[in-house]
Amino acid sequence: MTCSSDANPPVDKYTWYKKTVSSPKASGQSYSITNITSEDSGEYYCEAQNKYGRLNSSTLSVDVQYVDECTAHSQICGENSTCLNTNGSYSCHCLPGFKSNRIGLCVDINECVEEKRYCGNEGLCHNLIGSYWCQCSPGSTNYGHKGTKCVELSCDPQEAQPGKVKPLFLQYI
Ligand SMILES: [Ca+2]
Repeated sequence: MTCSSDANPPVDKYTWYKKTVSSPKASGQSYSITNITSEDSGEYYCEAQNKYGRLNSSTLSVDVQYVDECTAHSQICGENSTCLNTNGSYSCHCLPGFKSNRIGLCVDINECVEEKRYCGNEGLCHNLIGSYWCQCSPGSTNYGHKGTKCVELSCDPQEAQPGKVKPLFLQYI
């Protein structure tokens, strides 16, 4: 919003007010509302002042109908969560690997104590913030995908030992 006046001598000071709010909202010829919310709806006017006096402008009505709270308040959802803007409101969703606790904060899921055995019966689970990894016991593997279950290696460890070549294999040498 911009205030202008043809006062003579020129205006020394511009002050912005919102009706129903006694203290000034801003000073300066232009007033921009940053981080706008529906609370900013209302009637605004400016006061122009020079050395002889002051005069109020007519009021300007501002009606905030659509606000993207996620953009206007980047921290609105707190850590480890994403914000989803909705019509007239917003919602917060925990990032993968996090879940909402009793007071609505997104906290790490300790996959290693969950009932679902994330690492299978053959893996040792290590919890990380937002994640976890599986350490496979000898004879098992998750084929390099550290976040997946360890499964038993399908080949027979006895036959896989060096120096013991399967007869079937010899046929091709
Ligand atoms: Ca975790």
